[in-house]
Amino acid sequence: MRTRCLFLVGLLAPGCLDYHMNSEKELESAPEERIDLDNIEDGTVNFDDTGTTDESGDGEVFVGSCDCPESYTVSDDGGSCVRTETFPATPRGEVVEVCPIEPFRTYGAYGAMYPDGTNVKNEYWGQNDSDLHGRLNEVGVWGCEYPGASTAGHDPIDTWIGFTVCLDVEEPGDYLVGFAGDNRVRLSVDGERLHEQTGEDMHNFKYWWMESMALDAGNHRIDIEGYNAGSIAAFGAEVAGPFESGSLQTDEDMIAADYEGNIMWSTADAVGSAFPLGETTRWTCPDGTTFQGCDVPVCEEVVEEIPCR
Ligand SMILES: [Ca+2]
Repeated sequence: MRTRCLFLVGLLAPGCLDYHMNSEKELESAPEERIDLDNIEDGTVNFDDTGTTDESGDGEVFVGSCDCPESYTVSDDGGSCVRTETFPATPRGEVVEVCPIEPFRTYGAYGAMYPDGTNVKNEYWGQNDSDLHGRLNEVGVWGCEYPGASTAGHDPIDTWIGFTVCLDVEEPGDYLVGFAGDNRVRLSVDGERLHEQTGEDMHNFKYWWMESMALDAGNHRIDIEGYNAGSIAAFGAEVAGPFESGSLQTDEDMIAADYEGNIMWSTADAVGSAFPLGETTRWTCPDGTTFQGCDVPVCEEVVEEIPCR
């Protein structure tokens, strides 16, 4: 699995957070740099592969003991430095564009729900069913109402769609993930199901569900998916971190952590792109390249490989 962004853990790695803030700022200020879905099929889009280099600001990338010069990233096995190019993947199935939802008063009405049952209500997490508060209203997305629309519609229905969050972790660390879905939502870490809200229970979207993840150093894949059983739809998720390893053991630990100040990935970041993950979503890449479904559906090609320094 190749990754486009290096998430460096700990106090020595402010560059990763800088990258994310810059990335979000770029999306806000320069929407024309997003993938143009109309051009995906003919491969004419130039996707700006920010994220592969210069996380520390000095042009160098470190993962484990591998030190790579500017414009290179550490290979999957950590044994070499590679220079890659990316281009849009070719859809072979349904293309579901990502649009922001119209806020709905019951989304987030019950606030945050932590794994051991602690419930926190406030304006940030949501606190009632009369105001348009809460994380799902803030970052919720679904398939656009029609191609090029600015807001989400109801489709797709009765199928899972979602995102893959790819993390390159340098040191063991803890992460928070918050999520909710109308009607369902599920979360897997490295292929293992961590949490699923099934059925048609309104709790699935009235609570913002919280989990913690303890990740070892290395590459990790977090799949976060939503499912609409009918009518209006919403699916939201955020990943926050890194936090000190072992620091998120209890609900109280998780409540005390600065989630808001450490959000590193959000469903809202994907607005303007397409869902890379889904039961009816298929993407293909030419031979010799790798589908890279992290954040956006692109193909990645290693164009040069050199030893670590
Ligand atoms: Ca629904």
